[in-house]
Amino acid sequence: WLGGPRYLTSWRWSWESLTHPVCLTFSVFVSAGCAVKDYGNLVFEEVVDDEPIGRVKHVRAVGSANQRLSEAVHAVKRDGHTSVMLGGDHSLAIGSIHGHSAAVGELSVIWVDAHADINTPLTSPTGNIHGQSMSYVLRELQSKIPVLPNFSWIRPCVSAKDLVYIGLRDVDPEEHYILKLLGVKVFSMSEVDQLGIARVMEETCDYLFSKVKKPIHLSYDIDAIDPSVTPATGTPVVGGLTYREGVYITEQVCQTGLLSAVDMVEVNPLRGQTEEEVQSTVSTAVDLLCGCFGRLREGNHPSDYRLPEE
Ligand code: 4U7
Ligand code: MN
Ligand code: MN
Ligand code: MN
Repeated sequence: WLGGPRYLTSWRWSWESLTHPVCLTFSVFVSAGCAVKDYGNLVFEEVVDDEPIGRVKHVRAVGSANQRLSEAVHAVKRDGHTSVMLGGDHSLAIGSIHGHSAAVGELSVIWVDAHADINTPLTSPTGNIHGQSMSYVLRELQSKIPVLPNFSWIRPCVSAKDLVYIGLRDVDPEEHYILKLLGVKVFSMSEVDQLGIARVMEETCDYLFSKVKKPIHLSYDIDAIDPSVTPATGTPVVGGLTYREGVYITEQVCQTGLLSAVDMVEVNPLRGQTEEEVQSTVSTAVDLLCGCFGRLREGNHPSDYRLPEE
């Protein structure tokens, strides 16, 4: 399930385009006073004879989908917008990060997820590319990535020191080794418990902005949030972020003024058991996106607002 990614970033949208429930985002953003531009869906054709390579599944399809996505995100950034990519599975972060970096250069990546998605094609226990995304874009892992069809366009563009994970609680041994080897900054659910989400966000910002302030790529996997809140996703893991912790992350990232691209991924209405499960997952994804674009729980008002006088 790659799903069709969608980009939002000014106006002009039609209700016919609301094919995915997350596209509620359009109406919510517009009513919040945001300028929204819908860049439309990317439709991916089936790739025939896409036989696994080693254990890795759907290599050609995922490779070419991400190449198109990279170009699409590059175009959104060239137009000067903040990119919003609605997935679709987390393999789409490959193209999203790649296109973002092609347009703006060096990035900080904040990866909010139950999983690290840093398996290489050779360590992956499942062969699922959405569990490998970071390995394709990290400079430090390039010598470990085998040649794969439709992946040759990828230029590694992120340094391990510019990556922070939040919410991890299901990390494969090989991934754990890689994280330690590269010295990646990780705030697992243990650190969230220990420090509280406020300290985690403070330390995330201190760590990322200690030298130069780079544009932020926020890659938000909805399975970072506890499955009691966001069950309609492919790989739910118990013990996740609360709704409040999830929203707090987005408010703080917005506050930095550096947010340049967001992925909201692994929202999969087909995985919901009931309409309530789907609703809760989708509305949480929308609330997280609103947090990214300035909605505050204390309330908001237009800067030119004046009290009515008689
Ligand atoms: B997601 C896994 F083995 N690590 O590699 C893998 F546990 O984008 C899970 O974060 C990956 O949802 C989950 O397949 C990918 C597995
Ligand atoms: Mn993920
Ligand atoms: Mn995940
Ligand atoms: Mn998942």
